[in-house]
Amino acid sequence: MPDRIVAALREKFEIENFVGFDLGVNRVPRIVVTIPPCEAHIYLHGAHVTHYRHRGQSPLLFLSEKSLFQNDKPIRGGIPICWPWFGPNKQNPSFPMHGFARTSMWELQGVAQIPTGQIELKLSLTPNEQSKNFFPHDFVLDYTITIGDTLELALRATNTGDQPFTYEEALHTYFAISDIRKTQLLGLGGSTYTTKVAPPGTHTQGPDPLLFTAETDSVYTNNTAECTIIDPPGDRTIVVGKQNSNSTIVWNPWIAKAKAMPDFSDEEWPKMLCVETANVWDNAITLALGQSHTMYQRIATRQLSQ
Ligand code: TA6
Repeated sequence: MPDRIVAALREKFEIENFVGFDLGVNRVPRIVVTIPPCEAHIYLHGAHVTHYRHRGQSPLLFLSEKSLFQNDKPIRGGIPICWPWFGPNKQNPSFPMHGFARTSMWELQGVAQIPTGQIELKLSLTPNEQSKNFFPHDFVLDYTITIGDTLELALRATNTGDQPFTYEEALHTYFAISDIRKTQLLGLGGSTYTTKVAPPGTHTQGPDPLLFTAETDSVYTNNTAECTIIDPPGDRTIVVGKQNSNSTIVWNPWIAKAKAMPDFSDEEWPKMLCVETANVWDNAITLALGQSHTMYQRIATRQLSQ
């Protein structure tokens, strides 16, 4: 079956030398984009960007060596799409963590090289019997991934039903860094955040830069700031821009939580930092009938010593 899916995708969407299709980890259908000087991998499972790299550099996205690639499991790393809720479902904790979008099979709607030379992929997700058990609304999710010198993501939700609905969303991006203990994060200085690390509470962050010395799981609401990750050992910065996003989440599991995750190696925690573009908690979005909302994340990098 996966072979037939890949063959059909090739037939319909392949762009020789730029966009190909193969069976990725665990024979899960994968889109392979090569647009010099960059490359990217995207799985139809969760419309999940798992890899993005500039030639001659190490990948910008972290992907756990123990990530699972199974239908009912999220991929650990890259850019999981959290939708239509963030964290545990508030009505029913037995529902999937972070919603069902990241464990759904998305449909590829379009592949194009646009006038800027970038490669643009369009994927979509609509309800199925299973999702309706979790979220009894009619919707269309459209996800546009634009790959070039930057990586740009646009997640659009449209209410196609006959009643308003409210949702949360997050592009839960795992950035690859050299060592969290030597990494700095700029952009959130002076902001209010709620920590989910015990004892939970709401605080005001000190002035930039944010340094990391322990488990960090912070939700910044009513915050539209662009963030910059500074990775001195990696000699690079990663700029995380956003639009139509009023929440940012910053997460590193540190030692104990890393050990508790079966799809994450004990030694991987220094190598990743999540800076998530989101609309969660008070920033959840309500769509009237026929209304749409699009959230954007833009990832750019440059050499630090330039
Ligand atoms: O975004 C941070 C967070 O909500 C953490 O609390 C942690 O649960 C993380 O997401 C990963 O969640 P996952 O369900 O992917 O293991």
